[in-house]
Amino acid sequence: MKLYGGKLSPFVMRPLLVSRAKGAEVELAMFEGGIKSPEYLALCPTGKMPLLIDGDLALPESQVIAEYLDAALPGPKLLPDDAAGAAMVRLIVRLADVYMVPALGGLFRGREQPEGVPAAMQAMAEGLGYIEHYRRSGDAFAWGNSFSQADAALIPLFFFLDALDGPMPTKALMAARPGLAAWWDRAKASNLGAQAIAEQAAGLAAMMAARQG
Ligand SMILES: N[C@@H](CCC(=O)N[C@@H](CS)C(=O)NCC(=O)O)C(=O)O
Repeated sequence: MKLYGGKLSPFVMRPLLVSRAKGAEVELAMFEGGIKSPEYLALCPTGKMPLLIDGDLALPESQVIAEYLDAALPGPKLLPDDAAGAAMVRLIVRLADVYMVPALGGLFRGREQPEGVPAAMQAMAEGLGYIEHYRRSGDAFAWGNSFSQADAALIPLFFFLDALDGPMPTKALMAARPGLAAWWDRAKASNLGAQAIAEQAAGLAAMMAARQG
């Protein structure tokens, strides 16, 4: 099994975190020739990372890969057994993908397209609000009391809310959602979270250095 992509990408870090939470870290590699090469596009026509190769299976899309790894690898299940709990974990992941991810794109492009930042900040505030609405305040993890698919999806996205803070007050967006802010503090202090954040920070620093050089 091989996962193609770089650790800065929240979509690559998501299935990587899932594999780590299951106690079997999947091998990570950059695709030779890059993600726009004809060889990569033949396996993954979206030309995006991540891509998981497992024998004959070539699987794109972070959440699909995350759920495949959860089913295929031994270790703790990262979806609750009960139907309602599983639906809530899937809901948190979906709210993150549908609302946070496009907003993050707008924030990430903020330096080149500052005119898009206010709408992206507003969209991110709304996305965080939707997730806060559905979370239970007493839960230690994103949902429930153990690491789930929801934590694997949120941690690498929340990394950027810390990393982009400065001219764009992205940390304040979290402070306005106390339940999520408390979850984020716990996630950052956890082994899985701290490792993921350190690796994304190193990836971001390398990307910035490459842009300047
Ligand atoms: N919906 C996809 C999104 C993947 C994605 O956007 N990956 C970015 C890296 S963060 C990428 O490969 N971008 C390259 C491009 O769009 O050319 C997923 O969840 O896997």
